[in-house]
Amino acid sequence: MITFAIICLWEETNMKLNKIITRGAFAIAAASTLAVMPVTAQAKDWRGWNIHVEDYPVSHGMEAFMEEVTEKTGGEIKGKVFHAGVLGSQPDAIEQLRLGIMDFGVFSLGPMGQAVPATNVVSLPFVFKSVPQMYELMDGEPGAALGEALEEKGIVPLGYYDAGARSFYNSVKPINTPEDVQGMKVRVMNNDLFVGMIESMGGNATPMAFAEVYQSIKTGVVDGAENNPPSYESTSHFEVAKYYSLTQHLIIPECLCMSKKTFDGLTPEQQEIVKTAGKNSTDLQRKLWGEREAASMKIIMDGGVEVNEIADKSAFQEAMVPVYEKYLAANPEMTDLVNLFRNAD
Ligand code: BDP
Repeated sequence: MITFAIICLWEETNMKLNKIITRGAFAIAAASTLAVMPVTAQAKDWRGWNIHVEDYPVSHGMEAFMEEVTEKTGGEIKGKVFHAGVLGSQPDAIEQLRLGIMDFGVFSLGPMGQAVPATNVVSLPFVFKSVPQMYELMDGEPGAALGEALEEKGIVPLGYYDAGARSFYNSVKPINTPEDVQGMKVRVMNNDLFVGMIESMGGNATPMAFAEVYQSIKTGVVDGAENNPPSYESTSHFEVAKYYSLTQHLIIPECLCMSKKTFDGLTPEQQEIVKTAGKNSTDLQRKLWGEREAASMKIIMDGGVEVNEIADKSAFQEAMVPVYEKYLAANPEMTDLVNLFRNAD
């Protein structure tokens, strides 16, 4: 944490210094050349938030996005992607994005649900039937409805990245039935829905930042967590939680998002460039995701993890019924949206 704080402080100080130097240079340049030369607009300098390590499909997608925007705007827009969560936690970064302090980022719609409640629909367990169906729905009308909800909260979605399906892992035993979760201490992402999900199987849920999970499993603060293969592998969680049970209970897309404040400050031409770059980076990320999932599974298996498939997931689906009931009772206005996703073919 201290290292993170120092890095953040260093970045802030650097940015302030840069601004002072740039402003000073501009003032001198303007004073001496105003009569002879047109003053060129100052290049925009974006900050991009990313929770993942540099070598990760999300990270490559974000870098490609920034590169394309810089190239196609002829350098009018520049920026830097800050990987590994050095710019702070996901919930904080979402708030900063809304305020325009952060310009863009890739966010899981899981934690997004606390800021933009409509996106909770995709955090309901088993709401998508498969990853291909998730693509289809997110790229179609249901995804557009979520897009409007995001915009109302100051966030412009540029594309939905793939984050596969999340499954449970722990250091105690394989999970084959919902009863196996009874009494287990399971870390979840920051969203009340996930707490309800674990409790519906009789487990104890602990919402916790992504960065703290490794140590918490290692020291027994929690027994396990749940995630997709690339995150389970890239964080080394597989080294401390040797049972990976393929429940695939959550398929949560991730959003390449921009701050509406930043987006609204662009010219129409720049906005088009940004949208196209967003689409291209989404295509790239989805392609890279498939490759990384296979590579991660291999690393996990080679690392001695006991992986168990769950061919019939109906017991888990039934255990999740109370999650839907509780959610819809508390948020009746979400019924149509939930049905739009849940009843899709
Ligand atoms: C990963 C998501 C990331 C989440 C993380 C988590 O890509 O956005 O923060 O899971 O579990 O799969 O916190």
